[in-house]
Amino acid sequence: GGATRDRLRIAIQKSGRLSEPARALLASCGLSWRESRDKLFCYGETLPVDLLLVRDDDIPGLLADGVCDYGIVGRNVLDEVGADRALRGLPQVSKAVRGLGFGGCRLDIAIPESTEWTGPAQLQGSRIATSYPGLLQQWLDGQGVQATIVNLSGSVEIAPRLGQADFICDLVSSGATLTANQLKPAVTLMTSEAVLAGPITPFADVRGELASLLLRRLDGVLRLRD
Ligand code: PRT
Ligand code: ZN
Repeated sequence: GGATRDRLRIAIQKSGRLSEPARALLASCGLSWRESRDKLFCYGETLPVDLLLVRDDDIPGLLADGVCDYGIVGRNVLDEVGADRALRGLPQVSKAVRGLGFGGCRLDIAIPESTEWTGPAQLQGSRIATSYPGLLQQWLDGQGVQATIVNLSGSVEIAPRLGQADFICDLVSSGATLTANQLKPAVTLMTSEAVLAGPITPFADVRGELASLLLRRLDGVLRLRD
């Protein structure tokens, strides 16, 4: 990636928990857009800052490939890609530049309600279902625990009832989904929120000045929200 451009491109979630708050935050930084007919690309009018509307899971890859300069994504999604790269010995390509104060949740290991939690050693030899295999593997390694990770892209919380796994590792906010599936939180691997993800190395063209303008405005807005 890294082609020279004279406009900044920010990837945000097209539809989901982070899309409205992300657009609202960027709008309060003084940005406005003209939407394309397919609503996948929003052309910046007040500043040369465009939006790309995508699946949240695609944002780290768009940053890595240099297709987008920044992205608004859950720290959980960004760090999962980072954990996967680290486990495969690959260098990091993007980082969280700012925490944005919305989309808060935790990545928890949850266990059946009827099971008593005695600590990480209890996970030894078990099967744990998750959509976050990289973060889970890193955490298990740190605990010195060996377990089988069952990688599921969705419906993780029903895996124990289906006999697919003993435990799960999933995002939790209110905890209602765990309760509905007769599970309870046991241990938190990370807390998450939406972050502005950006490049590790600075821009070599006019995007550098646009980026510092955007970050200055963003810091002003975030300070007012505190
Ligand atoms: O379509 P696309 O792939 O873009 O969207 P998505 O369905 O993958 O993502 P989306 O919109 O569900 O979530 C986007 C981001 O919101 C996540 O990556 C998190 O950073 C953040 N977030 C905050 C959450 C939650 N809270 C949350 N509660 N993401 C998912 N959940 C799930 C949780 O796992 C549970 O299954 O919502 C369910 C309800 O949670 P409880 O605990 O309130 O019952
Ligand atoms: Zn997604």
